[in-house]
Amino acid sequence: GSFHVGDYGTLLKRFCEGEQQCYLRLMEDTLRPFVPLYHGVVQHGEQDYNMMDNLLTHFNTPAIMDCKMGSRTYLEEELVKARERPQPRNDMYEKMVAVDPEAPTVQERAQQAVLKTRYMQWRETLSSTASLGFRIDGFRKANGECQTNFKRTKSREQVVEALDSFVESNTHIVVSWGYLRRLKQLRQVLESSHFFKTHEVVGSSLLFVHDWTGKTGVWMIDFGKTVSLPPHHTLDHRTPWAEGNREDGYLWGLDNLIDVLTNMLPV
Ligand code: 4IP
Ligand code: MN
Repeated sequence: GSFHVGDYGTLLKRFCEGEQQCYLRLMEDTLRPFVPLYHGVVQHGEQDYNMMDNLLTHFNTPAIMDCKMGSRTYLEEELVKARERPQPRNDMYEKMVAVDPEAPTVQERAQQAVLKTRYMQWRETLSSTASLGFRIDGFRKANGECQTNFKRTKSREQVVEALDSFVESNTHIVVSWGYLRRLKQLRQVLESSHFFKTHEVVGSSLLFVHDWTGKTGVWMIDFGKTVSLPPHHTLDHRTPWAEGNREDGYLWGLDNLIDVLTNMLPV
C-alpha cells in the first residue's frame, strides 16, 4: 500500500514531491494546527516516504471518516493535458460501468475507455461534489465496520443519513458539537491563510476522528493535487469554477458541510 505506520506515533506516506512542498509551507502557515505535523523524508526499503504525525495516536479505538473537499477533483493542468494528448483509460471505463452501465457514451463504449477528466466529472455529478462541494469518501466505525459505498450519495438527505450513521454513539451530541466547533475554527483560519489563498486545493480531504470518550478532531490531509498559483493570482475558494480561474470550491463546500451539520443538531 502507500502507507505504513511509523515509529513514535508517525505515519509514512509514499513520497510525492508536490505534497512535500505543501507540508513544508503548511508548517510555516497559520493552518499548521489543522494538518498533521510534517517530519521530513525517510527511506524504507527502496521507497521514499513523507513522515508525518499519525493523527489517530491520541484516540481510543477511533471512528474515522474521509470527506473529499471541493467542487472539482482534477487539476486544470490535467484538463489541458487531456485535450493535447488524450489518454482514454480502460480501468476507469470499467469502474464507470460497474456503477452505471448506462453512463458511457456510444464512443466510449466502442473504445471501452474514458478520459480521466470525464471519469472524474462523472463521479462529481453522481455524488455531492458538484452540488454541495464535498463528498463522503468513506468511514470506519469504532467497531471496525467500514462503509465506502458512497459513490451515489448526492442529496443533502443522503449525506445527513451517512453522517448520522458515522457519529451514531452514546456521545453523538458531544461529537457533533465537537466537529462543528472545529470546522468553524478551520473556516476562520482558512479565510486568512496565506497558503490557502495562493494554492489550488484539489482532491484534498478532511479527516474526521472521534472516539467513545467524546474526543473529536478534524484535519486537512492529502495534498498530492494541491498546487501553488502563479505570482499575484489568488483564490477565494467560493467563486464557481470556470476554466482558467482555478477556483476549487473548497470553502463553498465547507460552508455547506457546516450548514448540513448545524441542521443535524437539536436546536
Ligand atoms: C480515483 O477514482 C480517485 O479519484 C483518485 O483520487 C484518483 O487519484 C484516481 O486517479 C481515480 O481513479 P475513484 O475514487 O473513483 O476510484 P484520490 O487519490 O484523491 O482518491 P489521483 O491520481 O487523481 O490522485 P488515477 O489516475 O490515480 O487512477
Ligand atoms: Mn483522499
